[in-house]
Amino acid sequence: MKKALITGINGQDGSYLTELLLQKKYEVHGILKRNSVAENQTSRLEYAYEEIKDNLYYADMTDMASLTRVLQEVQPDEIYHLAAQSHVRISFDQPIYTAQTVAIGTMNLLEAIRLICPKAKMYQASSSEMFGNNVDGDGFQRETTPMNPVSPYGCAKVFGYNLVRNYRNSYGLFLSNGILFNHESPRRGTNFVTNKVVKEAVKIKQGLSDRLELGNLNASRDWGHAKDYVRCMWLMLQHDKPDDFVCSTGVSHTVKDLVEYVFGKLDLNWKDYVVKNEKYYRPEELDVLKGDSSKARKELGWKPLITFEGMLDQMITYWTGTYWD
Ligand code: NAP
Ligand code: G4F
Repeated sequence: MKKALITGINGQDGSYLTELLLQKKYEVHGILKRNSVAENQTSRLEYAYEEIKDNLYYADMTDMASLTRVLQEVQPDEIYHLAAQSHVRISFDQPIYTAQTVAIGTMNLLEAIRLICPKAKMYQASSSEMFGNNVDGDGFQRETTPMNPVSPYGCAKVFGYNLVRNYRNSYGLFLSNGILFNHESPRRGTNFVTNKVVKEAVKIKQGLSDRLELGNLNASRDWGHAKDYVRCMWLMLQHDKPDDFVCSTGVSHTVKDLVEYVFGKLDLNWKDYVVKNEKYYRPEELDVLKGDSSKARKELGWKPLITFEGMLDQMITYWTGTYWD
């Protein structure tokens, strides 16, 4: 039985990955950041909780001693490093904490792996936010596109990405970067735009609200489903060598397209309810993300199975109260 350790196990991706690895008969362990409401620490893990409840450890990416203790105890075969302050807009409000968690946190983990379990394979949750506004001539971003981040979060992720490559080359460790484009689900935090739009539109439909405040409607993102993307993470660690892979659908929609689709599905005219609020703009905007994942498709045999529309339909069903997946 293989042992996996997941940092950020109770996040959106951590929860889907836990379920995938349990299906594949892994022994799954995970790191929890302490929360004063204990239920919040495991709220996304309800399907897996009974199987993993004895394998959860308090630790924090900013506290290397805690990471060292967990690695020593678990001695994992595979490590999925997902923990992060993952909200781009909030990284402008908390830049130092974001850098400590995302950049130095990754360094803490890499050092601990190098010293304690150098044979373990590690997946690094890198991000399309690292590209900033750089786009190749054909309109796509791919593994070779230069990185020019436009947020403290993006800058911190570039640090982690480069460190993973540096430790791989310097010490021969099995470390892979997944450069994942936006991925969503009913479990997405409700301050990210997809789940915010769906949740609020359903409230409007139910007569519980009469407006939705948003920022930049013209931004374009390549949105996939988290369930498809955690499968790609696992495939990266089953590959014969460590490497870096883009994971994306290759299709991009604007925030306005998203709003139109969700309100249309609920038989509402979005123009009657959506108002702009400057608060939700970023000091520097990232305009367009569209990823070319042909390397992952060719070398890992991966492809996304859930469409943008299918994902939003699932989220609408969840918020109307009939579905949890
Ligand atoms: P998420 O839902 O925000 O989950 C982040 C997880 O990290 C949570 O479990 C959180 O715990 C934990 N965490 C935060 N700060 C921590 C700290 N200092 N120490 C230990 N744990 C900490 O994010 P996600 O959507 O699952 O994304 C997973 C990873 O992929 C993140 O690294 C994100 O930056 C990256 N990524 C995400 C996307 C995407 O579109 N979803 C795309 C590219 C890359 P609490 O909930 O208790 O705070
Ligand atoms: O949903 P978002 O907050 O996601 P964003 O900033 O693209 O970041 C997500 O994807 C990254 C991968 O590219 C991850 F690395 C990162 O961890 C995170 O998961 O915003 C999407 C777009 C942005 O252009 C934003 O300006 O929606 C626009 N937007 C417009 N109104 C809004 C809002 N975003 C949020 N969160 N809230 C709004 O009211």
